[in-house]
Amino acid sequence: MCGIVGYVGFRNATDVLLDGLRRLEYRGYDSAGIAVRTPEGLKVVKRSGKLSSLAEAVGKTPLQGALGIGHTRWATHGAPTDPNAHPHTTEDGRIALIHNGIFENYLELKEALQARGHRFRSETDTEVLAHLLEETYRGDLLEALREALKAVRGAYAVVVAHEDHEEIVAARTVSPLVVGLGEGENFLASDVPALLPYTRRVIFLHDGDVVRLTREGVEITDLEGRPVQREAVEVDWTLEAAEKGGFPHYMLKEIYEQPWVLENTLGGRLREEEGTVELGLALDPREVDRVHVIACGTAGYAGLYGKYLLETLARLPTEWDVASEYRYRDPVVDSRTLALAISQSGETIDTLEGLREAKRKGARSLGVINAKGSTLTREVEDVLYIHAGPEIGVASTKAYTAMLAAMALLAVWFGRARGALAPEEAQRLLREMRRLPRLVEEVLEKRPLVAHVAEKYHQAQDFLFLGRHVQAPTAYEGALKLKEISYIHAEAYPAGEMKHGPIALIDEHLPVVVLATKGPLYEKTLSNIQEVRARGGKVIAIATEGDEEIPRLAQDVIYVPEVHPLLAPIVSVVPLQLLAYEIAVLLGRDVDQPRNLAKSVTVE
Ligand code: HGA
Repeated sequence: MCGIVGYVGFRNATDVLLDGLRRLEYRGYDSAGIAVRTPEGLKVVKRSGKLSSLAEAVGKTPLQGALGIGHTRWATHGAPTDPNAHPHTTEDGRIALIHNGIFENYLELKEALQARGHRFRSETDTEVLAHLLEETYRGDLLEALREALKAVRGAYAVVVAHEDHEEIVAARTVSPLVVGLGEGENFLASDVPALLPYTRRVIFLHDGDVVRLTREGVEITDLEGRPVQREAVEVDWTLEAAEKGGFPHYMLKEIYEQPWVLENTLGGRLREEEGTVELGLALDPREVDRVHVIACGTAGYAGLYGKYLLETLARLPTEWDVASEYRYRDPVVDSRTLALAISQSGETIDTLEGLREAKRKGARSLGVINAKGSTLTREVEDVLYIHAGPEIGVASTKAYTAMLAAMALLAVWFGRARGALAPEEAQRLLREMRRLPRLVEEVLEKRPLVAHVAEKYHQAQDFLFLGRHVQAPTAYEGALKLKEISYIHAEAYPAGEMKHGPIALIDEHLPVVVLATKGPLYEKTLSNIQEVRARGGKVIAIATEGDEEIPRLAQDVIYVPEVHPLLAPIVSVVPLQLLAYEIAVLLGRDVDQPRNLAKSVTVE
């Protein structure tokens, strides 16, 4: 997920690697390491903590060599310690590799490798690939990598070096990897900023690409070894633009990252065959009788979605409150209450204080968190990381969808453990969850249509968002996004509540965004749309692909792909994020740093 740099050429590789990793620092990481091909063989230096610790360690034993690989790690499997930092090597130390992403089936591979006598030195999923390479290497590094990758499942960008070869080989699936083309030298990086001081000619690798990089050239094949042609492009990005991946704003970049973020959140945890999920939690689900969700803002709405799922799938009574209220309402808590604290930054003071209050009263605790090492991670008994990577745009997007996915995982986990969710129903849900990254990718293709809708309504003074059941939180989140970055007043209501008051607002000037995807309450939502129409309101519907009824009722329809109704919020919120974004851009707002807001709210 974080930084990768590879170099083969004539310069001092250590300098190129450290410089490149520094340029990727903005993405956040918890440890770093390099491997350089020196006259004495491959030398690895790695350290937990910041790049300055690595640079200091390297300074003590300078590495001479013009080929190397470097990595900044954002831990997913195993704590941010020196041994878990990348590169990882074969046991003889002749092959070194770095990896971004997650090998989902690493546990079964590890057990099989251990049974064949391999000794592991880290807790990472990554290390399995080093041991696999030990078995597949027979003189051709590229072939060895291709063969080893056949055994792994999941998301990865990997880069490998062998001390006998003046080449580096690499591959990607889901996680990004870019080749930088030079004269007598070539580069690899997870992101363009690392390449900019050296070259602007790049090749963006595609899923399934495997490459061999030498000083003179680049050879690309697919996983079967068939040659693949990829076009080199000239990037004219400034450093700032490169940090945004070529997108005009971090927020848009992060919206587009959602397919692989979902892959990260869900990928290694789904066990469709067994109808279970693997969350690695120490908590015993049978010790919990009720859940108190404690969160704020966007994380709060993810928690509200969690409440619907925990009650529907696990029959687990769940209370939901914004943390600033929870803390002062003297909640009734006992030792079988689970305080479920949700936060991107892990530093939100209201959430922390709410959690502390619940703990004082004897609650058990679980955090759903993005930022490793944050205060919240230290105060909860257990953490379910969402693995969304650093989120820089103040208005949260990818952390939200990742939190929704985490809620779905938790609900299945509790549902199965409590016997409330039948294995077949769990299997069906998990298969649907597996499709989510692809489905979100499809929704992202709708951006031109969303931009058109934004153009039509961006002068409105107010917006109303409506949704029912699991789509009520989607409506809240859609309204929040719009408020945060466009400064247009937006309200959200459960659709059935409209007639109890907000209906008075409806006239021909009020755009009403209705979450009208297929599900048990679809018909009721259609009736609410009729009520809006009857009063001249303009309806923008988020509907399920293939729904022919909706265009007759709504002025504008944005279709999302069909998915299990309980998962529909994960695909439906994406057009709402895009709508807020497009409107904010049309109004000339500061999208990434909206006025009055901070990314991590550490005051009460
Ligand atoms: N799963 C691997 C790599 C995580 C990552 O992408 N880091 O940047 C690990 O935990 O080491």
